[in-house]
Parts: sequence; structure tokens; C-alpha cells
Amino acid sequence: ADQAKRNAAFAAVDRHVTPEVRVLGVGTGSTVVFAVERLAELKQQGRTHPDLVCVPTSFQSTQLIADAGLRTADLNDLLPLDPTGGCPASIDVTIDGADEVDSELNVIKGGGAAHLREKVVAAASKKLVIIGDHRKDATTLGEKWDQGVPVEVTPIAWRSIKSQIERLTPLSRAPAAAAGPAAAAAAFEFASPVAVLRQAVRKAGPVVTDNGNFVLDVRVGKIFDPAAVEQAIKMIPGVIEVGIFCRMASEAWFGNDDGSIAWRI
Ligand code: DER
Repeated sequence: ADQAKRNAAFAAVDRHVTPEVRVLGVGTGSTVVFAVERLAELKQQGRTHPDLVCVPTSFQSTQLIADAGLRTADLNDLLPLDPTGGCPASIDVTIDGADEVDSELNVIKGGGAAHLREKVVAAASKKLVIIGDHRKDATTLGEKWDQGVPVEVTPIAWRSIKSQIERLTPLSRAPAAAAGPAAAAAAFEFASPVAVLRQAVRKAGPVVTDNGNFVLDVRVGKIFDPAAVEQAIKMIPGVIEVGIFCRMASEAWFGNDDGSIAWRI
């Protein structure tokens, strides 16, 4: 799987990190390690913008950028004071991993507990390019990734947030026109969600994110309406960010074990 991840990462970096790219968002996780490896090679070969800066999405991402001899940039220093208002996309392209991608390029992220800063950086990017191996390539979210939707929450209220999430019903959604009014379909598979506080492996107690928060992994089975699930969870007071990125990715590159690469837009 590592070679498959590496193939996808190298192909995506070669395609998107051209000498015109001055601001690059760098995601988090094991696949991004290969992307930064290729980025460092391109820089060595003089094939990157002379003033290239990288916007990190975690402490890991910051370390990768610095270890590759690249410059980091703070998102707050990048957003021009745009007189027309709004939040101009000040990052040319962001390359990031994912836990799962569905047929409409909706993405589950947060396996590495980095989805808060990843979503902020993705939202400030002109393009979000997802890289991974074939295990991430799905039709419906929840089909392959069975760890649940990562949800960053404030530690002071994690128990009440957990119970509120577990009381969510399958969020009937507007039925497909042809199905008629009676066919309000469920937005997710399970009869009710199960929210599990993510425990650390090499630290006693729960995982604490780079932002000082906890992560609940919310198992709902297959997700038929990612936007409805994201919004319902996000509305709960104390929820900080939900690891569902709806229609934010512009393309995805998946490495296969036979060395081939599947590319989806
Ligand atoms: O935490 C994250 O969102 C990471 O991007 C993660 O989902 C992907 O990690 P991987 O590249 O190690 O599979």
C-alpha cells in the first residue's frame, strides 16, 4: 500500500505543483509524507516557484515542510484584506490525504485527528487535491472506512455531545423526486449513531488534537447524505469540526497495488 500511496502522491504533485504555484497547502497523514518527498525533489531540481511557501495543517505537516527545507506560511498572513469582502482563496492548491472518498468526491477526513485545520486550509484553497491508495476509493462514504466520522469536540462537553449525537435519528432527507413524498430516505445506515471517544495509543487517556480538543469517532454505517450528517452534527453546541468534507475536493488520485493510478474529478 505504501508504494501505491507514493505513486499517487508523486503523480498529483507532478501535475499540480508547477512553478506558478506560490502558496501550497500541505495536508496531514502518511500519504502526504510521500507528497512532501516529491515536493523536495522538485525544489532541488529548481522546478518550483522561487518564493514557494507551504501552509501546514498540523504539527506533523509543519515538521514535514521544515524537514524538507521548505518555508511555512501562516494562513492569517496570507489572506489579503479583500476590499470586496469574502474570504478569497489565497492558497493556490492544497494536497491532502483522506480516509474515504465517495463517487461525488465527498470525503471523510480526520483519521489523523487533523481535520479542523485541514478543512480551514482546504476552504482557503482554489483547489483541493486528494491523494491515497485504492482503499480510500469508494462509492458511498462508510462503505470501506469503518472507523466512523471523526468529530473534534471541546473536552468540557464531550459526554453531552456524545449523547446528543447518539440521539440523532437517520435524518430523513428530501426524497428523490421520482420516489414520491412517502419515500423520505435515511441519510445514514444505522438506526442510531454510536460515538466513541478516541483513545491515544502512546499516551494515557484520550487523543488530544493539535488544538487541544478531543475526537469522537461517530459510527453511522453508510452515509447516503453527507451534507445532512455533517450539518446535524456540526449544529450540536461544543462540536468544533466534522470530518466530512462535502464537495470541497476538486479531484482525487488513488494508487493501486499493480502500480496503476486511478484519477477522479
Ligand atoms: O487526518 C486526516 O485527515 C488525514 O488526512 C488522514 O485522513 C489520511 O491519512 P493517511 O494518508 O495516513 O491515510
